[in-house]
Amino acid sequence: MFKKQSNVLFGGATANSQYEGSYNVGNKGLDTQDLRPYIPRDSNATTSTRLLSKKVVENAKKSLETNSYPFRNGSKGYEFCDEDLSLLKELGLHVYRFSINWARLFPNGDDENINLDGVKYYDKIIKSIHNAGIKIFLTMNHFCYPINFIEKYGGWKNRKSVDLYLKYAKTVFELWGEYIDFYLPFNEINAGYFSPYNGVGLIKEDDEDYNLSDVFQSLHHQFVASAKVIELGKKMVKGKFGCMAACFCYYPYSCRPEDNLKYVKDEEVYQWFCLDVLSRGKYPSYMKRFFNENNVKIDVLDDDLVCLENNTADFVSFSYYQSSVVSTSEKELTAGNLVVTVKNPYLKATDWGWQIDPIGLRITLNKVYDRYQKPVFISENGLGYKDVLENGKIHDQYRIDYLKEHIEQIDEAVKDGVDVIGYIMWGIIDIVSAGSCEMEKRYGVVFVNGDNNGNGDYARIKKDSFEWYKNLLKERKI
Ligand code: BGP
Repeated sequence: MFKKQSNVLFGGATANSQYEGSYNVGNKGLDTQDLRPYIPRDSNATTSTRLLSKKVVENAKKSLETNSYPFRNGSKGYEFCDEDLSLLKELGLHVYRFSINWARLFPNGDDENINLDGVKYYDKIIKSIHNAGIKIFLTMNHFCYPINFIEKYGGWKNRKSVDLYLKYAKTVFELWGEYIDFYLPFNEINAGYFSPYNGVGLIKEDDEDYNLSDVFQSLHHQFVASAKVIELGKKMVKGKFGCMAACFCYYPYSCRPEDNLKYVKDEEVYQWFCLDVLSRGKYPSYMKRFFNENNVKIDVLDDDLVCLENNTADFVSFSYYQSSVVSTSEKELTAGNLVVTVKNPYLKATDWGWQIDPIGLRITLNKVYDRYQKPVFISENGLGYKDVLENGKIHDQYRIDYLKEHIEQIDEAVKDGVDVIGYIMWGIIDIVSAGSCEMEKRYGVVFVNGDNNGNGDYARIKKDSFEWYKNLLKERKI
């Protein structure tokens, strides 16, 4: 399927809602990310900025205020498109991962006709990147749905979502199939469990928790949509199709059997489940017990199971930022991507509490490859940091060290026999953070001069890491 490559493609990523801004330009429809407010980081920020309730959604829809809703500005990628494309080419990326906003092509999600302003915008990006000899890794959906799709249909809880999504996917194949090398139907599909608003478009009742049957029914419809997108795509385009989960690299806190049992079980449900369905083509048996014990009831058609079995992913990808710890007893906690986890006494953490663990990337690569025996793509890795602009410079040696240490572990994993086909650095140009809506949580090798409240000229400034990554890309060119 893949020519055995001794090297790995290196690249960088953005995501439409975190990057583009111009939320009401070019006839784009209002989308779920446009409604997420910025709330200064505190213990409740995650809930109110990520698990949006009806009240928060209604208030946001009434507000034309841009700066209180960071994704309405993103990092102004739409406005700075030409400059950013030049920077990506100057870097010499082997592969550029980005996402298309469904609401720019079909503003309401169910429109009869496509929005030509949206086509024009993505056409420019895709052809410019392709013609520069940079491979394209397209995230077909990255936590972002037309709000009409949520309000009129109920988001992914409604089986109708599969047909609507397939129509969008078919249009993408027709318009750009000849330019795209890698397709990812859904970003971090397991995020639907941790962040149902972002992942599966479920608006939380104001004073109730999410209903788990709704969450897993929505995930099931996304599984079916992903398989149908692959089935259709194989007939229409030449690119490879992947699946993706956020990987957490769990460690048991001790050698106590109870800690290890919890480690095995947490890893199954929160990390392997979605990848098992999309890469192996069927529901794993361990989920039956989880569904029974959590009173989860979902409708699964026989045709769904046939489609899943016949249309599995060509490659498996994952995001990796930090490792996690599992304990059955009370321990000090810390934050991580999508999850809160037990603090690991052996690791340093970022300002956001994410535990920095390069060896965890090698462990994850080995486990993912052993489990699926398919080519493995690291579709996200990077360091979120509050970079400071000093006399027009950003000295981010800490980011160079983070990236260097993680890339060294990729080389070790390749020596371990893992078929690694790509590494994509997250947030190649500073973007708004998905978890906490912060512009000042920066990942890029390019600084964007904006702050959490939308102030600044959003000028692009190369960080020290820009030259470092540019040299690595040159050295490792395949
Ligand atoms: C993942 C998302 C990315 C990115 C990343 C970093 O869940 O796929 O969109 O945002 O998390 O998280 P954050 O932006 O919250 O720092």
